[in-house]
Amino acid sequence: MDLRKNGLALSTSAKIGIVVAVVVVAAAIVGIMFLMPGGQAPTPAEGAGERELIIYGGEISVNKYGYGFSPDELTSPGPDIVLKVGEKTKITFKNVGNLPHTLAISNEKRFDATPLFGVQIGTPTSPIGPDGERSVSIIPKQAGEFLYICQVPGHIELGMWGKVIIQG
Ligand SMILES: [Cu+2]
Repeated sequence: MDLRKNGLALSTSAKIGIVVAVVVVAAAIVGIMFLMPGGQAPTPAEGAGERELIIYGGEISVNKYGYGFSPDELTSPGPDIVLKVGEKTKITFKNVGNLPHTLAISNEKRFDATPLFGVQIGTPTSPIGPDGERSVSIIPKQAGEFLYICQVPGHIELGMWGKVIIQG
């Protein structure tokens, strides 16, 4: 009788022990999941990893037009645009001037230059109007130095161009 009682008592403690152990292990697993790198990280959104580059263009003065990474800091020529081979980059051109402008990557400083890498935001005959903007995404495949230009006739001569450096 005593043994049986003891047996039952032991059995109950054992059960409690098992329940406590299970709870502790479960808590530990949940804790590890939280600590695991990326375990609780949000699922990357579509297009994550795409770099975004906004380039503003417009008039600086009567005979000086330019580009900049901020609408308040247009320079002539514009700042260097640095891209990396294989890195997807969304290039947005925003016209903050009072005249139509464009942005194209090329290797010629001529309004009718052939655009490279599919980057031609506005054309000589259909430029981006004041307050207009448009984007294009590229994944550069070739390292080197190129140019970006405004293809509205006469604007390159007024300084509306800059360097594009594609790093390998
Ligand atoms: Cu222009």
